[in-house]
Amino acid sequence: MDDEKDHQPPEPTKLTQSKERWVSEGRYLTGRISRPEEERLPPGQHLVKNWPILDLGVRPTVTRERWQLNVIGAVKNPQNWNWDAFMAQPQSRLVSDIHCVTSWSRYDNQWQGVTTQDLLDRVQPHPDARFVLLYSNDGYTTNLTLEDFAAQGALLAHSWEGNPLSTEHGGPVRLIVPHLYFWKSAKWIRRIQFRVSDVPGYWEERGYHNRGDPWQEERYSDDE
Ligand SMILES: Nc1nc2c(c(=O)[nH]1)N[C@H]1C(S)=C(S)[C@@H](COP(=O)(O)O)O[C@H]1N2
Ligand SMILES: [Mo]
Repeated sequence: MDDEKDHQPPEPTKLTQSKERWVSEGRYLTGRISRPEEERLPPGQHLVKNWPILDLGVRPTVTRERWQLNVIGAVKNPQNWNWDAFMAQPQSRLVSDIHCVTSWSRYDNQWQGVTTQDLLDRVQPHPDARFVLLYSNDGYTTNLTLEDFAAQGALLAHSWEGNPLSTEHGGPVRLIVPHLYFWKSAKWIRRIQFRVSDVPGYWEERGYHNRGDPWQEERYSDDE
C-alpha cells in the first residue's frame, strides 16, 4: 500500500536536529562566515588585523621548482605531484577565517589552491581509510580525521590575497582547515598519508587536543 505514512520521515534524532540547524546556519559551507555573525568569533578568541607567524623556528625554503607533494597510504591512486601537476588540478578560490589556539583570530582570508574534495576525487581513499597524517618540510606533523580533512572550506593553498603564499606562512603550499584551530593547517606540506588508524602529530603528542574545534574550545587534551 502506498500509504501516506510510508513517506513520512522518521522522528528526528538529536543528530538530525543539529544537522537541520547547521543547514540554516550554513555550517561547513565554503568556510566563509560559516556561523551566524554573533557566533563567528569562537570563545576566548580576539581579532587581529595582521597575520602572526607561528612555527617551530625552522622555515624551510622550498622553491616551486623543487617542491613535491606525496599522497600515499590507503588510497587507490597514490600521487607524487610536482608544481605543474599540482597546478593542473582543479583550482578554487575560498574565503575563510583563521582561529589560532594562542587566541588570535583573523577574518576573511582569501585563499587559492586545490580543495581537499578535489584531491580526494583524484586519489580515491580506500573504504577503510579514516584518518590522514600530514607531513611538512620542517619535520612538523599533524593528524586529522578523514571527515575533517574532507570538510567544505579545506584546501591546499598556494596563494593568499592573490599573491603566492610567503615562505613564513608555509609557501609554496600549505593546508587550510578553517573549521579547526590553525595548528591543524600544516605549512610547507610535503606528504599526505591516508590511514586506517589515528596517530597523534607534533602538537597532539604534546598535549594539544586531538581534534581542535574552536567553538568547543578543544585547545588541550584532558588526559595531560
Ligand atoms: N609545518 C608546520 N606547520 C604549522 C606549524 C609549524 O610549526 N610547522 N605551526 C602550526 C601552528 S601552531 C599555527 S598557529 C599555524 C601558524 O601559521 P602562520 O604562521 O601562517 O600564522 O601553523 C601551523 N602549521
Ligand atoms: Mo598555533
